[in-house]
Amino acid sequence: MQGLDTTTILIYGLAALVCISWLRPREKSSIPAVVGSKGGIASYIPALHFLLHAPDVVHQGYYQYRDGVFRVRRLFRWDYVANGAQRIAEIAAAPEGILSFYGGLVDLLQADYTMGPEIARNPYSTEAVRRNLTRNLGRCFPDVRDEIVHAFDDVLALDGTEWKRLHVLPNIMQIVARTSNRLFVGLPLCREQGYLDLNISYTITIFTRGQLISFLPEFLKPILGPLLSTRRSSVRQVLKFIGPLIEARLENEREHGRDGPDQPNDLISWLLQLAEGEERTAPALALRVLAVNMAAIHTSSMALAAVLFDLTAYPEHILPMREEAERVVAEEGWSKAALATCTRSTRLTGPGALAMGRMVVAKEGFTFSDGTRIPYGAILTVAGDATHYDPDNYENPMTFDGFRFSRLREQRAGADISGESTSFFNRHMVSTAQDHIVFGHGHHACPGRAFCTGSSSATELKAMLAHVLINYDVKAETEGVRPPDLCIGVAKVPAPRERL
Ligand code: HEM
Ligand SMILES: *[C@@H]1O[C@H](CO)[C@@H](O)[C@H](O)[C@H]1NC(C)=O
Ligand SMILES: CC(=O)N[C@H]1CO[C@H](CO)[C@@H](O)[C@@H]1O
Repeated sequence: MQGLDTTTILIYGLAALVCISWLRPREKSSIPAVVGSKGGIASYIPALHFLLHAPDVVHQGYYQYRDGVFRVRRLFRWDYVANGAQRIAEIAAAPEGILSFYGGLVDLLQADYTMGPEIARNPYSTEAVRRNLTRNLGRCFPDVRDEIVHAFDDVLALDGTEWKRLHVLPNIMQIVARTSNRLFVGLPLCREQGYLDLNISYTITIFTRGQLISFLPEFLKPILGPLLSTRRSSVRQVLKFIGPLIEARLENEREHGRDGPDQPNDLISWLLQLAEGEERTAPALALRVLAVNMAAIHTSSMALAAVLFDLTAYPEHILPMREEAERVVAEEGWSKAALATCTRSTRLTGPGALAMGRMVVAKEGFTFSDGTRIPYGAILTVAGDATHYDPDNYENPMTFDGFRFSRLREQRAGADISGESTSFFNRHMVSTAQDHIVFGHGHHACPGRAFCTGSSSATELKAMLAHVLINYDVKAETEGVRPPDLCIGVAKVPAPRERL
């Protein structure tokens, strides 16, 4: 067996699995399969082809079966993609017992192994965010603002008025991690580098290990899953930083009861108000802090990075936005620095090829109102980017136009909208709609979205953007060039290695 290292064995193993999966009898289904148009060797192995060309395959399916449903080939199965506003609305409205968000999440991240089965079984941390985050944003804003100022100073480390080339995503991620954690766990922990690094690397680990575990056939997962998971070591590491804080909070509750006086208004308190039984231990609570960070940091960072790439590639936006930010700050202060012109860069950068993954958990399957049935156990998703790039939903969809939503609002402000049933008017008022799904839609729509671009005035991202516009000059590394997003499988990241 000379020369056969682990990587080689893994590659051969994987190749064998791909072949086996392809030789297995095809599922019979009336729902059409889409394999995409780009050629190459990979097109003979549809599962691999999908991995390499997901956006192309979904684009083809979207226009070939408008308002329909199609299937795409994954390693061991078919996934289903539903098109059109009506189907998105039906998926969003389906209860957890029929289309499971957590089932989809467990499948995507292999969360039972990578994070722990309790995350899906008892999603109370989502409830804590939903109940307390948005409501407290206004109250906590002075702290958030303070952290934004310090974080930009420290992380960018600018020297006077010299221009400096900075990697966008990694620097933004540091700033976002710090600012978010000022709200989640407060000072001094939110400035502790080791803690921040851990939170940033945790998400990456979950995704890469989850991806690895998802390559395993179902019967091997319980055996190899725990070995490939870093669950224990992640919790152990984060406990080093946050353990004493949580222990002190638990101790305080033992002394003064759950409604004791003067509890800090932070994520740990929000969690403790809902945690029961086994969840009321330091390791269990630390895992929840990691999980909320995981939902918050990369998403927010990618959104802000996308805005910065867009504004600098189309710098005609910068001056008017800066003027507006300055005016609002002068008249109403930083807490109101929610820019009416806040761009929806999230539309173009988008959620990636697929969005809103759900697992069909009803034994009889899930049936759309037109009778189309998705079988039990399948993953049902919607076309993410294709929805955002659809000319029926947006005029000149591929053009970045930072003011398209604010212009719409102005046009509509005086108009009589009674009797208008479309989401057109609401599009810029609410954060989710059937044609704007970066935050998902329906029951599981992101509970942290007010933090980013919601209607609440004191939002972290808008405040950051206003801070950048007022205090810094920013320009593209190459004038007029928007570095392309990086697509990996169905995931998409704003140019992680590019600078401004
Ligand atoms: C620009 C920033 C963000 C984006 C683009 C984003 C996007 C999303 C999306 C697409 C979903 C799934 C929705 C669905 O499938 O219907 C989601 C869920 C979630 N997000 Fe966000 N998110 C962002 C920021 C945040 C922040 C700041 C937090 C926490 C403070 C957060 C916490 C969560 C949680 C806990 C869930 C799970 C919801 C559930 O269990 O029902 N997100 N987010
Ligand atoms: C969180 O929300 C709940 C329910 O609305 C409320 O009873 C509780 O006081 C809130 N906690 C904080 C710290 O604001
Ligand atoms: C404590 C910890 O996990 N530190 C890691 C944080 O992430 C960086 C890279 O993102 C690693 O180099 C650190 O070792």
